[in-house]
Amino acid sequence: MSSKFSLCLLVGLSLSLFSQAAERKRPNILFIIADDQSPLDLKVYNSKSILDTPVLSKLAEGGTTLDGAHHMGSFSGAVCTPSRHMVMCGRTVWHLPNAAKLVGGKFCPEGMEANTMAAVFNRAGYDTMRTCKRGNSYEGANKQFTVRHDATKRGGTAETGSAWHGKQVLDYLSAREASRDEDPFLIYFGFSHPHDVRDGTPELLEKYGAVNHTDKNSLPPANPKQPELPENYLEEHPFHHGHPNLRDEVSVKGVWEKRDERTIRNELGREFACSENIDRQIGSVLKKLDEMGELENTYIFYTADHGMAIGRHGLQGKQNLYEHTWKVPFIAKGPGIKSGARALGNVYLLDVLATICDFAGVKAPASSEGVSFRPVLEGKKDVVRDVLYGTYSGGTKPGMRCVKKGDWKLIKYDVMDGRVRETQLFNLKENPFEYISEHGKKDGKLTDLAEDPAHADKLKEMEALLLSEMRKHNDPYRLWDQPKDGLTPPKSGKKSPNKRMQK
Ligand SMILES: [Ca+2]
Ligand SMILES: [Ca+2]
Repeated sequence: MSSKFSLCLLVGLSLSLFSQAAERKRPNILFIIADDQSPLDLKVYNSKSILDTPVLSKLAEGGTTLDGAHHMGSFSGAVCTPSRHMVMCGRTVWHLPNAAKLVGGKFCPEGMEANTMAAVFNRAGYDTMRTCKRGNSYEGANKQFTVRHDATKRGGTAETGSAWHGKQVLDYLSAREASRDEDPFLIYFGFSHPHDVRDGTPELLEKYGAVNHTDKNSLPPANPKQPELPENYLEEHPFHHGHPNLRDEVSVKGVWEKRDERTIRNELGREFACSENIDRQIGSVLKKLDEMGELENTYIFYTADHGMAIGRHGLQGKQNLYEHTWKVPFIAKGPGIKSGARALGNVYLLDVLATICDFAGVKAPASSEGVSFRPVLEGKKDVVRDVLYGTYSGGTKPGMRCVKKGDWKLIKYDVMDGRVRETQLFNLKENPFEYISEHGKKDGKLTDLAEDPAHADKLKEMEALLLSEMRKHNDPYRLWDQPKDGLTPPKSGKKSPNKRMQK
């Protein structure tokens, strides 16, 4: 071989490697979503928690953790459903395709499915793959993923639990490796846990001192290894939450209507066993990405579809607007994302689509109403909005509403056909656990301040803010002490809450 020819070959080869490297700059996206997890379960949000999630803690160390990530709310007992719609299409709660019946159909454009997460990334040349639970989701968006392995896995073995979801992602990555697929990928890595039934693996149940309790007529054994009762635990909520016979509050196996210490601590132990297992599965996938040399070029996002009460405020489910349930965990790591950082963010899950599009250099669809919080994750600003709005109207109408601005949060309940009309005002800086008088705290700041004349002006300000947010988001309802605004709100359904709908 002549030296001239070798030189040409070398230059050619280098150029080809160089152009490959340039092409490879398009980042991968790994979006991880747990089902029903309060941020307060995680050490990164609650240093007192005994839940071991070394992988998530490490992810937080190398990335940015958001203290103010929320789901906007729900018009159904199945809070998962609107939440997952918002993730997929980036639209606000009353503007979702499945809210159309409630709001008269006028706030959602036609053909939403073609503008959901996977459809958008398919068009941009990404390979899209998902694994997640089935049901209470957004089928029109889910079916857009090119590779899809969905099944509801809430058991305590590798085949019936979270390891199954992990395996789908590992197998997918191995297949890419074998076929030397160089396209960027978007993987939607969803779990069916720690949603009940919280049947953890025997080893992890043992670690958290919990059992899969099935006998309604007895209490599970007390065990010092179980998590302590939550800070804001109550034996019962002081007034009706407004959704009679709600599955999550009355018929979850292992808890039912019980709120005693043994039941709640056992159930938290089960929740933790399931959450640690999720952490392990994420660890396996990150290790695989590292071995493939893809980890550094992958944006990793970890969140949950909504939070969860499990004894906090005497509630058990996800159908309330306290911080433990309205907020979600959110940890992000990837190229340019600030390492070891925390930010408030003030984001909703519906901002995720705009954000991942921003990172991938893909144009977000015009139908997305979300705001990219890339600047927050890159440490360039702390929040993307000042005011946050939340709703729950899956039970009696109009339901619960909340609004948050700065340190202040207002929650209102207008439920049970006018029999429950309550207002709560919290200073979250002083009272982050939203203690109410029933918690019996001696410090006068550690309670609901709505009745305190010293805060009458703040209350008035927050009431006005709530009304303006309800108008802005086309909330079809008004509360008892708000102007009717000429609306004819949708009526409560006659049917009793459908158990199937709440899974
Ligand atoms: Ca859920
Ligand atoms: Ca491909």
